Amino acid sequence: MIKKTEFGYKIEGEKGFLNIIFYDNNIVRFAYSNDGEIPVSTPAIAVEPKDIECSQEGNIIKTKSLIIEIDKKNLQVSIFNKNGELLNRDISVDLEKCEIEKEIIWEKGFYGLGEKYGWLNKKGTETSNWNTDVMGIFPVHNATIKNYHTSIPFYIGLSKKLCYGIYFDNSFRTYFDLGKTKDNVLKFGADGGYLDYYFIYDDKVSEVVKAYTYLTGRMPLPRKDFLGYQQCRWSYENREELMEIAKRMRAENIPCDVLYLDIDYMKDYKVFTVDSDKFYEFKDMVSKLKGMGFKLVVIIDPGVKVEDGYWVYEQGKENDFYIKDKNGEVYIGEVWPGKAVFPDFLREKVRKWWGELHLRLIGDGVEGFWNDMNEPADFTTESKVVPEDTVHFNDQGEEKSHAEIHNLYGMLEAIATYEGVKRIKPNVRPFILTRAAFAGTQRYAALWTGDNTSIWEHLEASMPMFMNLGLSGYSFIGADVGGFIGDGNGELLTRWTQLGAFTPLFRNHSVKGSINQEPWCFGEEVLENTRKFIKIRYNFITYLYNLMRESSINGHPAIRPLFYHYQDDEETYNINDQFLFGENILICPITRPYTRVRMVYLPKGIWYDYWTLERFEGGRYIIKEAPIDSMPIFIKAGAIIPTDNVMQYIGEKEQEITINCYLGQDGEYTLYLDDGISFDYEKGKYTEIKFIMKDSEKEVSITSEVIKDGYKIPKMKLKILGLDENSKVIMNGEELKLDNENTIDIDKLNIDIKIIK
Ligand code: MIG
Repeated sequence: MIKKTEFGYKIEGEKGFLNIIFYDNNIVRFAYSNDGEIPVSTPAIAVEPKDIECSQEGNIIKTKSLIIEIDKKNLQVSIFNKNGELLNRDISVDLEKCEIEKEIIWEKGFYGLGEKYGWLNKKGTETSNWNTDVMGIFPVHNATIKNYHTSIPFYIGLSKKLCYGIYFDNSFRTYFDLGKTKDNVLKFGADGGYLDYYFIYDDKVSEVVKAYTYLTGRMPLPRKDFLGYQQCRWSYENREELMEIAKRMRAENIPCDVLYLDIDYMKDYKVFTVDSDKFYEFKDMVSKLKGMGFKLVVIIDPGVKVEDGYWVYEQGKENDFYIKDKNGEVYIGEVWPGKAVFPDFLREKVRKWWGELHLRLIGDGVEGFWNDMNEPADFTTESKVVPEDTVHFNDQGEEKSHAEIHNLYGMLEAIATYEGVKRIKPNVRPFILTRAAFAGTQRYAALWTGDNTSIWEHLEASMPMFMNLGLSGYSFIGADVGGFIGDGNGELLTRWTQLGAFTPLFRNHSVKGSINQEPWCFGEEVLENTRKFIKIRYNFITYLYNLMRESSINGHPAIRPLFYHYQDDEETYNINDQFLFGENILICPITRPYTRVRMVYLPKGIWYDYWTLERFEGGRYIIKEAPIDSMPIFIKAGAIIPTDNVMQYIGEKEQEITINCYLGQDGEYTLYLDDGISFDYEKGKYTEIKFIMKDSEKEVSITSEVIKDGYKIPKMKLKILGLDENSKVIMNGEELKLDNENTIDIDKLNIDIKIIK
């Protein structure tokens, strides 16, 4: 029997019920249960169901974009698009095992699943999700490891013409077999909870990502200065050492915005304390750093030291805020401070308390928080995480097993931190960096990919990881530049910095006991070459900031696999070692030692070598030289890209923006500008300038229009790239004499430029 419900239909089968619930014309939830009740969603889900146009006839349900055919007896479905093309078909549904099998029909690739090691295309592999302090078990990340720090049970099936995403909204340990055991069978399931998944359809992968981030939310616009270079180490041990780093950055002329303190700034690893011997006059230190343009981020671990009289521990104990063991006693594990207890972030009250604990550090001038060990890690167990049989209590006082909450723990801490910090400083955008995450955590925190190693393999592996994270809704991401574990070397750091310059989070970090890894640690040449790319990063800050704006509005990630924009080119489906940085910049890192040349795949169209402006016709592989001080970068004809004047830190100097117009194709770009730090943009205090380039046979026209004028416009220039020597350039009716750089002052913003070929 199929019954209409408020937002969909309810079907009773032989072994249980299926609720079909619409979240949009192309977003359909399939929620199975024994009793017909709709399961409670995880915090990943950011929106409510929608009342959309739908109809039912017999065993067929239709929306504007989908046709769902139901096998009522077995509660299996086949999903078609409105052209009748089969998108997805169930082979079996097992409510008891919480497992579903689906046919692999036309999918050439599977992508997503967040932070996983291995190649971009996950077809033919299997994996699982159980947030893990990977390093605690495996000394080196590698492709045999399934459980990483994050759980994002979302995958995308891709082909030229069809595409969809499936988000499995289950926080227990989940597993996915994407055609590994059987070529044409995809299976996923969970160790507990409900079979409750969302099917997202669109022909275009970019639209699937947009819809997935509609469902699970999008990242908030970050502070612009946190897109600058960040320097970290486990640990800058005392005030002198930290100040030395700060001074050296400036002395060496290395742009840098953010410095970090790892666990050793605390007194006996007690969270929310500062060791005032090592970091005496902390507030004064932070303000000195600020005077030099540095923002300070400190690490906060969730493990609270068990120590009588330690106020954090006592407050939590008094209020019964900690995770319990199966006997109802407070669970005591062990992390850096020794014996430790873990806040039960499942409860609002606990999250509020935790948020408020940041007050003092914020009062001291700390501007960002780095949430580590939030799987949550625990040294005492074999799994190196808090055991599954511990228990949580939700706001209604119901007991929840850690098995259900484990994968959510990092996210719940991120919520506590983001909201707490925002309450303390309501008009400053919080910066939270997290290691553990669940689907939807992008709404609260940036993410770094945990404890990589200073080996070339990990530099290479970071690219597919970033691309899949991007497809999984995560845009503000990065890996430890230079590699975390072990000793790096100059060449590795150089190449890593080149790639890192094009990741949203650009942070150099290394483990205790390893050799130092700041840009100056490997001699003059490495210093020069890393500085060069850190400066290039600052050239692209406004561009990146605009990408972040795009992520915050429609979920498109900054780092994109090539097929994001070239889906009809199957060659792009397995390109692991190149990525698009936004739509029009192609980054081709060198990830092997002594390597000075590489193959580059250029998708169809005309591409400019970023360095030489040489033009290449795409749709083929080319061989590209890559001396140690360089990395192949290509810009698509038709691209309009803002670049900035370099500064030591964001805000150091008056901003000057150059609008780079790469001729050869039509193009459009909307430049977004605001104060980069407050929430005033939500009240309209931002500016948008739209540039349009039309390239016809005889002439190119470039026009601009201020479409929103709510924030001051900096000094602006326009640069024409790919200009033929014989072309005439006419602006507002007058012929222009261009300088060597082909730049034009465009302070009067409603420009009208014509290039006569
Ligand atoms: O058990 O705080 O991934 O970035 O430097 C190791 C010390 C704990 C792991 C993090 C790493 C950090 C380190 N932490």
